[in-house]
Amino acid sequence: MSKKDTLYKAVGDPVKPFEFNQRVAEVFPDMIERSVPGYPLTIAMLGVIASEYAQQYSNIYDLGCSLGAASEAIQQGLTIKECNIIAIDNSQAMIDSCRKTASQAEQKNKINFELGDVLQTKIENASLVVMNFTLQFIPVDKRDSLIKKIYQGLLPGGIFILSEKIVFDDDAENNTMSELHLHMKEMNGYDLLEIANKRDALEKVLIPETISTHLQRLNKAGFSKAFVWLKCFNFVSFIAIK
Ligand code: GEK
Repeated sequence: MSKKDTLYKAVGDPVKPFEFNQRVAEVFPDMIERSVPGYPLTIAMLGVIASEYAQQYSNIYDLGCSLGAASEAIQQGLTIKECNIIAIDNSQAMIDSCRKTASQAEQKNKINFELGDVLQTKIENASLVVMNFTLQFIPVDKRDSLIKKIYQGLLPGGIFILSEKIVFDDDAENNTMSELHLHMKEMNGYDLLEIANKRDALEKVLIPETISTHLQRLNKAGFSKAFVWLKCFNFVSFIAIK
């Protein structure tokens, strides 16, 4: 069971920029479930997607794996055995925690947890690449080349799942979705001060883009088809097919 996230109840002034450190890793499952609308459904459906698209003798990548929830869903959903699941994160605390938990379970299609920067990681022989709420933390000027690298590392028929927080061009839509997100957090037990502190901490760290910016980037990288398969308020998941 994950510890309850109370990290932003009392913080210094000004609030420090958000980091994926040990304190965050300890509360991460609670934090992400109470903060990201649709997160449990996104994770659960990755198992379905993996079972449909994973190809034998291929690699599956989970880029920015945190505690490995996406990799675990993929591992459980796989109906073939000969896949190599590679889960990468550049947070030492996250990877240490993954390795501790994973060593307890003996599973088909082992997950290889790697400490590394997704900007430096080689992507090859991939039938499925998942980037679940991680591109938003990558500097905007590095995103095009990263998506292109993912496209190039995919096999024909391979797919890329990209989940992100988004913004909208339309002010009314933006305000409505942001309000609903904020209300969800309140209903999940965060108080207004905690929500405001976390927003300050994430301000220059998490940079969301619009749906059309993401789709244009996916098309420009070469994907033959790219569309939204899940959306909940201001969070969305895309499927892009090579
Ligand atoms: C999930 N996918 O549970 N290289 C590697 N990892 C990175 C980088 C980078 N350059 N930048 C950030 N990260 C997970 C949730 S969380 C999303 C992903 C969130 C890692 C960072 O350390 C963190 O673990 C993860 O990306 C983002 O499905 O907290 O909103």
